[in-house]
Amino acid sequence: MGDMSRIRNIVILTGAGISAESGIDTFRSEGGLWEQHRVEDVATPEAFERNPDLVLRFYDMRREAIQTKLPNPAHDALARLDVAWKGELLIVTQNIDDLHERAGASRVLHMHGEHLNAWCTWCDTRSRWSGPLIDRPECPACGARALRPDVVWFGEMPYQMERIYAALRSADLFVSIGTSGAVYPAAGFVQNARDLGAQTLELNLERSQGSAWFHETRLGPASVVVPEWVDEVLALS
Ligand code: BV8
Repeated sequence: MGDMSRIRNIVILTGAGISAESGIDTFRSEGGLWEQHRVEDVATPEAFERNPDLVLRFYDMRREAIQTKLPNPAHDALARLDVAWKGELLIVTQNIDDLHERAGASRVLHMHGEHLNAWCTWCDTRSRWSGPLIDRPECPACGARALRPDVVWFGEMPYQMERIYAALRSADLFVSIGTSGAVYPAAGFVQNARDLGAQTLELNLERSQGSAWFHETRLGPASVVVPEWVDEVLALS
Protein backbone atom coordinates (compact mmCIF):
# COMPACT_ATOMS: atom_id res chain seq x y z
CA MET A 1 0.00 0.00 0.00
CA GLY A 2 1.21 3.51 -0.74
CA ASP A 3 1.51 6.34 1.76
CA MET A 4 -1.35 5.53 4.13
CA SER A 5 -0.87 8.67 6.24
CA ARG A 6 -2.52 10.88 3.59
CA ILE A 7 -5.63 8.69 3.30
CA ARG A 8 -8.71 10.67 4.31
CA ASN A 9 -11.60 9.48 2.15
CA ILE A 10 -12.25 5.75 1.71
CA VAL A 11 -14.72 3.91 -0.54
CA ILE A 12 -15.19 0.19 0.16
CA LEU A 13 -17.03 -2.10 -2.30
CA THR A 14 -18.24 -5.40 -0.89
CA GLY A 15 -19.66 -8.48 -2.63
CA ALA A 16 -21.01 -11.89 -1.70
CA GLY A 17 -17.58 -13.08 -0.56
CA ILE A 18 -17.72 -10.94 2.59
CA SER A 19 -20.86 -12.81 3.69
CA ALA A 20 -19.67 -16.29 2.65
CA GLU A 21 -18.29 -17.11 6.11
CA SER A 22 -21.61 -16.08 7.62
CA GLY A 23 -23.10 -18.99 5.69
CA ILE A 24 -24.70 -17.02 2.85
CA ASP A 25 -24.05 -18.62 -0.56
CA THR A 26 -22.05 -16.60 -3.06
CA PHE A 27 -23.23 -16.49 -6.65
CA ARG A 28 -20.41 -18.07 -8.60
CA SER A 29 -18.94 -20.79 -6.41
CA GLU A 30 -19.93 -24.37 -7.25
CA GLY A 31 -23.26 -25.02 -5.60
CA GLY A 32 -23.64 -21.24 -5.27
CA LEU A 33 -26.85 -19.33 -5.86
CA TRP A 34 -26.54 -19.01 -9.60
CA GLU A 35 -25.42 -22.66 -9.98
CA GLN A 36 -28.86 -23.75 -8.86
CA HIS A 37 -30.54 -21.24 -11.14
CA ARG A 38 -29.83 -19.60 -14.48
CA VAL A 39 -29.43 -15.89 -13.74
CA GLU A 40 -31.85 -14.99 -16.52
CA ASP A 41 -34.47 -17.26 -14.90
CA VAL A 42 -34.48 -15.55 -11.50
CA ALA A 43 -32.75 -12.16 -11.61
CA THR A 44 -34.24 -10.23 -14.54
CA PRO A 45 -37.51 -8.29 -14.98
CA GLU A 46 -38.34 -10.62 -17.88
CA ALA A 47 -38.00 -13.64 -15.58
CA PHE A 48 -40.37 -11.98 -13.08
CA GLU A 49 -42.83 -11.29 -15.90
CA ARG A 50 -42.54 -14.82 -17.26
CA ASN A 51 -42.51 -16.82 -14.02
CA PRO A 52 -43.27 -14.64 -10.97
CA ASP A 53 -43.72 -17.61 -8.62
CA LEU A 54 -40.22 -18.97 -9.38
CA VAL A 55 -38.66 -15.55 -8.79
CA LEU A 56 -40.70 -14.83 -5.64
CA ARG A 57 -39.83 -18.25 -4.19
CA PHE A 58 -36.12 -17.69 -4.98
CA TYR A 59 -36.12 -14.42 -3.02
CA ASP A 60 -38.45 -15.72 -0.27
CA MET A 61 -35.93 -18.53 0.34
CA ARG A 62 -33.02 -16.09 0.50
CA ARG A 63 -34.90 -13.55 2.67
CA GLU A 64 -35.69 -16.32 5.18
CA ALA A 65 -32.16 -17.80 5.11
CA ILE A 66 -30.40 -14.44 5.56
CA GLN A 67 -32.38 -13.73 8.75
CA THR A 68 -30.82 -16.83 10.36
CA LYS A 69 -27.24 -15.66 9.62
CA LEU A 70 -24.89 -13.50 11.68
CA PRO A 71 -22.20 -10.97 10.76
CA ASN A 72 -18.65 -12.42 10.68
CA PRO A 73 -15.35 -10.79 11.77
CA ALA A 74 -15.06 -9.05 8.39
CA HIS A 75 -18.38 -7.21 8.88
CA ASP A 76 -17.39 -6.45 12.48
CA ALA A 77 -14.05 -4.98 11.39
CA LEU A 78 -15.65 -2.70 8.76
CA ALA A 79 -18.17 -1.53 11.38
CA ARG A 80 -15.28 -0.73 13.73
CA LEU A 81 -13.61 1.26 10.95
CA ASP A 82 -16.88 3.09 10.14
CA VAL A 83 -17.29 4.14 13.79
CA ALA A 84 -13.66 5.24 14.26
CA TRP A 85 -12.85 6.79 10.87
CA LYS A 86 -12.83 10.62 11.02
CA GLY A 87 -12.64 11.13 7.26
CA GLU A 88 -15.27 10.25 4.66
CA LEU A 89 -16.12 6.56 4.38
CA LEU A 90 -18.74 4.78 2.28
CA ILE A 91 -19.40 1.04 2.21
CA VAL A 92 -21.00 0.39 -1.20
CA THR A 93 -22.36 -3.13 -1.03
CA GLN A 94 -23.61 -5.31 -3.89
CA ASN A 95 -25.13 -7.58 -1.25
CA ILE A 96 -28.82 -7.51 -0.40
CA ASP A 97 -28.18 -8.87 3.12
CA ASP A 98 -28.09 -6.50 6.12
CA LEU A 99 -25.02 -7.95 7.84
CA HIS A 100 -23.04 -4.68 7.55
CA GLU A 101 -25.78 -2.86 9.46
CA ARG A 102 -26.22 -5.66 11.99
CA ALA A 103 -22.46 -5.49 12.68
CA GLY A 104 -22.88 -1.77 13.49
CA ALA A 105 -21.91 -0.02 10.25
CA SER A 106 -24.02 2.98 9.28
CA ARG A 107 -22.38 4.52 6.21
CA VAL A 108 -23.72 1.70 3.97
CA LEU A 109 -25.21 1.99 0.47
CA HIS A 110 -27.02 -1.01 -1.05
CA MET A 111 -26.51 -0.46 -4.78
CA HIS A 112 -28.40 -3.65 -5.68
CA GLY A 113 -31.22 -3.30 -3.16
CA GLU A 114 -32.11 -4.94 0.14
CA HIS A 115 -33.67 -8.32 0.96
CA LEU A 116 -35.71 -6.79 3.81
CA ASN A 117 -37.57 -4.34 1.56
CA ALA A 118 -40.62 -5.01 -0.58
CA TRP A 119 -41.27 -2.64 -3.49
CA CYS A 120 -44.84 -1.98 -4.64
CA THR A 121 -45.06 -1.99 -8.43
CA TRP A 122 -48.37 -0.15 -8.12
CA CYS A 123 -47.62 2.82 -5.84
CA ASP A 124 -43.80 2.62 -5.93
CA THR A 125 -43.56 2.60 -2.10
CA ARG A 126 -40.77 0.55 -0.49
CA SER A 127 -41.75 -1.09 2.82
CA ARG A 128 -39.69 -3.11 5.33
CA TRP A 129 -40.67 -6.73 4.75
CA SER A 130 -39.33 -9.88 6.43
CA GLY A 131 -41.92 -12.48 5.38
CA PRO A 132 -42.66 -14.24 2.08
CA LEU A 133 -44.13 -12.53 -0.99
CA ILE A 134 -45.32 -15.70 -2.74
CA ASP A 135 -48.86 -15.27 -1.33
CA ARG A 136 -49.11 -11.81 -2.92
CA PRO A 137 -49.70 -9.88 0.34
CA GLU A 138 -51.16 -6.37 0.21
CA CYS A 139 -48.87 -3.35 -0.06
CA PRO A 140 -48.89 -1.63 3.38
CA ALA A 141 -49.22 1.76 1.65
CA CYS A 142 -51.85 1.22 -1.06
CA GLY A 143 -53.28 -2.27 -0.50
CA ALA A 144 -52.46 -3.52 -4.00
CA ARG A 145 -51.22 -7.11 -4.23
CA ALA A 146 -48.26 -5.91 -6.32
CA LEU A 147 -45.14 -6.32 -4.16
CA ARG A 148 -41.80 -7.44 -5.63
CA PRO A 149 -38.36 -7.86 -4.03
CA ASP A 150 -36.58 -4.49 -3.75
CA VAL A 151 -33.59 -5.94 -5.62
CA VAL A 152 -31.84 -4.56 -8.72
CA TRP A 153 -32.07 -7.23 -11.46
CA PHE A 154 -29.94 -7.48 -14.59
CA GLY A 155 -30.91 -4.74 -17.00
CA GLU A 156 -32.14 -2.51 -14.15
CA MET A 157 -30.30 0.61 -12.96
CA PRO A 158 -28.41 0.16 -9.69
CA TYR A 159 -29.39 2.56 -6.89
CA GLN A 160 -27.70 5.90 -6.02
CA MET A 161 -25.12 5.79 -8.81
CA GLU A 162 -24.55 9.58 -8.63
CA ARG A 163 -23.73 9.33 -4.92
CA ILE A 164 -21.33 6.45 -5.63
CA TYR A 165 -19.49 8.32 -8.40
CA ALA A 166 -19.23 11.42 -6.19
CA ALA A 167 -17.65 9.27 -3.46
CA LEU A 168 -15.23 7.73 -5.99
CA ARG A 169 -14.22 11.19 -7.19
CA SER A 170 -13.16 12.22 -3.67
CA ALA A 171 -11.69 8.84 -2.67
CA ASP A 172 -8.02 8.57 -1.67
CA LEU A 173 -8.42 4.80 -1.19
CA PHE A 174 -10.73 2.28 -2.91
CA VAL A 175 -10.96 -1.18 -1.32
CA SER A 176 -12.80 -4.10 -2.97
CA ILE A 177 -13.75 -7.02 -0.71
CA GLY A 178 -15.23 -10.41 -1.71
CA THR A 179 -16.37 -9.76 -5.24
CA SER A 180 -15.60 -11.56 -8.50
CA GLY A 181 -15.64 -8.37 -10.54
CA ALA A 182 -18.09 -10.01 -12.96
CA VAL A 183 -20.97 -7.52 -12.92
CA TYR A 184 -21.03 -3.91 -14.06
CA PRO A 185 -21.15 -1.05 -13.19
CA ALA A 186 -19.72 -2.25 -9.81
CA ALA A 187 -16.87 -4.09 -11.54
CA GLY A 188 -15.78 -0.83 -13.16
CA PHE A 189 -15.44 1.20 -9.93
CA VAL A 190 -11.79 0.22 -9.45
CA GLN A 191 -10.94 1.65 -12.88
CA ASN A 192 -12.81 4.88 -12.10
CA ALA A 193 -11.09 5.20 -8.73
CA ARG A 194 -7.64 4.49 -10.16
CA ASP A 195 -8.14 6.94 -13.05
CA LEU A 196 -9.11 9.55 -10.45
CA GLY A 197 -5.86 9.00 -8.52
CA ALA A 198 -6.98 6.75 -5.66
CA GLN A 199 -4.93 3.94 -4.16
CA THR A 200 -6.69 0.63 -4.91
CA LEU A 201 -6.62 -2.50 -2.73
CA GLU A 202 -8.37 -5.85 -3.27
CA LEU A 203 -9.08 -8.27 -0.40
CA ASN A 204 -10.44 -11.54 -1.81
CA LEU A 205 -10.25 -15.32 -1.41
CA GLU A 206 -8.82 -15.71 -4.92
CA ARG A 207 -7.83 -13.47 -7.82
CA SER A 208 -10.86 -11.85 -9.46
CA GLN A 209 -11.65 -10.59 -12.95
CA GLY A 210 -10.55 -7.14 -11.82
CA SER A 211 -7.33 -8.02 -10.00
CA ALA A 212 -5.11 -6.51 -12.69
CA TRP A 213 -6.57 -3.05 -11.90
CA PHE A 214 -5.54 -3.02 -8.23
CA HIS A 215 -2.28 -1.58 -6.89
CA GLU A 216 -2.34 -4.39 -4.33
CA THR A 217 -4.29 -7.66 -3.92
CA ARG A 218 -4.27 -9.63 -0.67
CA LEU A 219 -5.64 -13.18 -0.89
CA GLY A 220 -7.35 -14.93 2.00
CA PRO A 221 -10.71 -15.37 3.70
CA ALA A 222 -12.39 -12.04 4.51
CA SER A 223 -12.67 -12.95 8.19
CA VAL A 224 -8.82 -12.89 8.32
CA VAL A 225 -7.66 -10.30 5.77
CA VAL A 226 -10.29 -7.63 6.52
CA PRO A 227 -9.64 -7.31 10.28
CA GLU A 228 -5.88 -7.32 9.56
CA TRP A 229 -6.29 -4.45 7.09
CA VAL A 230 -8.63 -2.46 9.39
CA ASP A 231 -6.16 -2.77 12.28
CA GLU A 232 -3.41 -1.48 9.95
CA VAL A 233 -5.46 1.53 8.82
CA LEU A 234 -6.59 2.46 12.33
CA ALA A 235 -3.02 2.21 13.61
CA LEU A 236 -1.88 4.72 10.97
CA SER A 237 -4.71 7.23 11.36
C1 BV8 B 1 -27.12 -2.18 -15.60
C2 BV8 B 1 -28.91 -8.40 -6.96
C3 BV8 B 1 -27.82 -0.55 -17.15
C4 BV8 B 1 -29.80 -9.55 -7.20
C5 BV8 B 1 -27.28 -8.52 -8.74
C6 BV8 B 1 -22.11 -7.14 -21.36
C7 BV8 B 1 -20.90 -6.56 -20.93
C8 BV8 B 1 -20.85 -5.77 -19.78
C9 BV8 B 1 -22.00 -5.52 -19.03
C10 BV8 B 1 -23.18 -6.11 -19.45
C11 BV8 B 1 -23.25 -6.90 -20.59
N1 BV8 B 1 -24.51 -7.32 -20.73
C12 BV8 B 1 -25.26 -6.81 -19.74
C13 BV8 B 1 -24.46 -6.06 -18.94
C14 BV8 B 1 -24.86 -5.31 -17.74
C15 BV8 B 1 -25.02 -6.25 -16.57
C16 BV8 B 1 -23.75 -7.04 -16.34
O1 BV8 B 1 -22.77 -6.53 -15.83
N2 BV8 B 1 -23.81 -8.34 -16.74
C17 BV8 B 1 -22.64 -9.19 -16.53
C18 BV8 B 1 -23.12 -10.60 -16.21
C19 BV8 B 1 -21.79 -9.17 -17.80
N3 BV8 B 1 -25.28 -5.40 -15.42
C20 BV8 B 1 -26.54 -4.99 -15.15
O2 BV8 B 1 -27.51 -5.37 -15.76
C21 BV8 B 1 -26.68 -3.96 -14.06
N4 BV8 B 1 -27.49 -2.88 -14.55
O3 BV8 B 1 -26.10 -2.34 -16.22
O4 BV8 B 1 -28.06 -1.24 -15.94
C22 BV8 B 1 -28.90 0.42 -17.33
C23 BV8 B 1 -28.60 1.61 -17.94
C24 BV8 B 1 -29.61 2.54 -18.13
C25 BV8 B 1 -30.91 2.26 -17.69
C26 BV8 B 1 -31.19 1.03 -17.06
C27 BV8 B 1 -30.20 0.12 -16.88
C28 BV8 B 1 -27.39 -4.49 -12.84
C29 BV8 B 1 -26.65 -5.67 -12.28
C30 BV8 B 1 -27.23 -6.02 -10.91
C31 BV8 B 1 -27.70 -7.47 -10.92
N5 BV8 B 1 -28.07 -7.83 -9.55
N6 BV8 B 1 -27.60 -8.77 -7.46
C32 BV8 B 1 -29.57 -10.62 -6.18
O5 BV8 B 1 -28.77 -10.45 -5.24
O6 BV8 B 1 -30.21 -11.66 -6.35
S1 BV8 B 1 -25.79 -9.08 -9.30
C33 BV8 B 1 -24.97 -10.04 -8.15
O7 BV8 B 1 -23.84 -10.64 -8.79
C34 BV8 B 1 -24.31 -9.26 -7.03
O8 BV8 B 1 -25.12 -8.21 -6.58
C35 BV8 B 1 -23.02 -8.77 -7.59
O9 BV8 B 1 -23.16 -7.49 -8.18
C36 BV8 B 1 -22.77 -9.72 -8.73
C37 BV8 B 1 -21.43 -10.39 -8.56
O10 BV8 B 1 -21.51 -11.16 -7.43
P1 BV8 B 1 -20.36 -11.08 -6.30
O11 BV8 B 1 -20.91 -10.29 -5.17
O12 BV8 B 1 -19.06 -10.65 -6.88
O13 BV8 B 1 -20.31 -12.59 -5.90
P2 BV8 B 1 -19.62 -13.77 -6.74
O14 BV8 B 1 -20.20 -15.06 -6.25
O15 BV8 B 1 -19.65 -13.47 -8.20
O16 BV8 B 1 -18.10 -13.68 -6.28
C38 BV8 B 1 -17.81 -13.91 -4.91
C39 BV8 B 1 -16.36 -13.52 -4.73
O17 BV8 B 1 -16.04 -13.66 -3.35
C40 BV8 B 1 -15.40 -14.45 -5.50
O18 BV8 B 1 -14.40 -13.64 -6.10
C41 BV8 B 1 -14.81 -15.34 -4.40
O19 BV8 B 1 -13.46 -15.66 -4.68
C42 BV8 B 1 -14.88 -14.43 -3.21
N7 BV8 B 1 -15.01 -15.17 -1.93
C43 BV8 B 1 -15.68 -16.32 -1.69
N8 BV8 B 1 -15.55 -16.64 -0.38
C44 BV8 B 1 -14.81 -15.67 0.20
C45 BV8 B 1 -14.47 -14.72 -0.78
N9 BV8 B 1 -13.71 -13.65 -0.51
C46 BV8 B 1 -13.29 -13.47 0.76
N10 BV8 B 1 -13.59 -14.34 1.76
C47 BV8 B 1 -14.34 -15.43 1.52
N11 BV8 B 1 -14.62 -16.29 2.52
